Amino acid sequence: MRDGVKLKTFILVPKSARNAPMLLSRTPYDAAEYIARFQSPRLTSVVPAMLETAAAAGYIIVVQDVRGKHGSEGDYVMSRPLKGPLNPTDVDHSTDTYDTIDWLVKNVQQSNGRVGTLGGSYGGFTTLMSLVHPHPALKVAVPFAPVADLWMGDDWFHNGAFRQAYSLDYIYDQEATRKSEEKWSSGTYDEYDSYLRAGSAGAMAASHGMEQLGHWRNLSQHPAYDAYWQNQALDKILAREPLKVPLLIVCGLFDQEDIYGGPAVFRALAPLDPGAQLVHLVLGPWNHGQARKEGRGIGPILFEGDTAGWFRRQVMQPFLDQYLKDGPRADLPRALVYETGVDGWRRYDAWPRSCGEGCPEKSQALYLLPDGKLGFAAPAAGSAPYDEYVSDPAKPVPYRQRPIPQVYSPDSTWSDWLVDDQRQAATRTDVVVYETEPLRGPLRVAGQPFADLYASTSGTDSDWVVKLIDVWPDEVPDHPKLGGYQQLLSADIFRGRYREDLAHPRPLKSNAALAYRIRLPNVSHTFLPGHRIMVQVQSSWFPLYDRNPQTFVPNIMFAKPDDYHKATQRIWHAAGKMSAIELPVIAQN
Ligand code: PG9
Repeated sequence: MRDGVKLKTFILVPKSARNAPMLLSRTPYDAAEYIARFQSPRLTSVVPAMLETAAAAGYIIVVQDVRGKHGSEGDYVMSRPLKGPLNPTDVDHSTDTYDTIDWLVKNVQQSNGRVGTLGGSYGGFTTLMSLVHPHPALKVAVPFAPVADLWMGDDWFHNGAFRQAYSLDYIYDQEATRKSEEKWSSGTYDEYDSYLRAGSAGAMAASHGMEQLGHWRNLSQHPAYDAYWQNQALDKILAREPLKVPLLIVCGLFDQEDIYGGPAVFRALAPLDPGAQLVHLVLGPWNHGQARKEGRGIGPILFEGDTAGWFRRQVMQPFLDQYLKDGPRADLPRALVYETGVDGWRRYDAWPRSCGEGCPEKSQALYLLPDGKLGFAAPAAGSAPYDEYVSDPAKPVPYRQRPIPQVYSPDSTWSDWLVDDQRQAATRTDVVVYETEPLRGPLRVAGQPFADLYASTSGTDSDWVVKLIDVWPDEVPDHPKLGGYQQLLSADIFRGRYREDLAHPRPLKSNAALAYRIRLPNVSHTFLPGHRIMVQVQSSWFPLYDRNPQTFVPNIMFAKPDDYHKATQRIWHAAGKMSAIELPVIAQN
């Protein structure tokens, strides 16, 4: 690299390679392991499944440890910001990618001088970083499940609520040692217990000595969406760059880690490419890792065959070949989106297809009504104005059925949780539930839902969790276990203190019905006849998200035991305060 640091780089050259394109992946997860999927003399068997089609097509595969991890020299900085105010050095992922590509095109004799970048999650982030001042030999990029904004809705926070029981252990494993040899353990099988006993995220971090880790120090000093996070948001950074490199953004509709980043980058860049020549989006029925592996289903919910293998063979490889090998033009629409419920792929010339404003179709308000009803007609005048529940931080709502093992432990089914059955929450007294009648015909949604909530709390701070759910019929003969299953479809959390300003938290006015507009993850789904639509609202999602003390404190991560208080919460459905889901219904195909 330009500062003399050497990065460990594996270059796998097929014996027959002449004028072959190169695909570069940069990872913090041990490049040596990355290219050891299977003990085999065959290139297609050793590379990760994500690279199999490229290896089969004769590509040169290049995999590199990022600076400071595993075999690479230099210092590791978690999701290292671009050089500038947040990074006082002369190097970052953009320069390291540039220097690597420069070296490759000058030194790998069998190459045709063209390079693509590709990778998932953290590797999706490094792939996006390759687009900042790109090397001229970079001809295409495929970020899978990329991280773009760690505060807004990717790994660390969602709308200001901290994802403690995932972030702390990840940061600890990743940052404590170069080779990630030091593993997190809490000594308790059920994380619900360990985090409740710890009290706050800060107390849990301190019990593991995490004040020694730079990223935890940064993160815990920046709980709000201040300049630290705003200046690292890759959707904003890339929208300021000239668009030069064709880009295929690959995302899962049920990505439990980075559901925000890919769609956000697409939202920021698609307007810069009005002819849909350079920027494409694929939204598949996948959790965080499935687009890179096999994608037949998530938990008990099955899809049509191996959707991920199909995508890589039929969509991704032709796209790579077009730009790296002068292959035929890939037949790729602006957005290729899988529709769950009816199981099939849809081609769209715009995404979201339906939303509040500016989409081909207009969303419809689905009202939260008295008596637990949900419907497209606004509540009648004179009906009960609100529903009420008590949120008790001593008994937070589990985000999934307990026991909840640590996310990286062998028993964990963490990657399935975004399609979990919500019946375990529905019967709690601190969760309010709204439900339609069984649908008479199919109802298709495709786009960006929002929750428009009017909510009040007797406290001075509060979290609001809104979950959109597909309720299966009472009996499902071919899949008996899905009888009455409350399948999570799209959900998110909002930390109330950021209602007026994400950068400057303020106490909430107690007992005032305040308006919240909460962006929910993309949906592409048909609710089938006989199914019902359900919405659940609650004020904790524990232990994934740290508890809101419900009393305003300067930094929730360091709240003290005495700061946590019960609060009476109201969800309003009165005139002028009508809570609803802005549902991206598709009027016609
Ligand atoms: N979701 C993981 C991650 C990416 C970037 C920062 C922190 C965590 C990953 O799967 O790589």
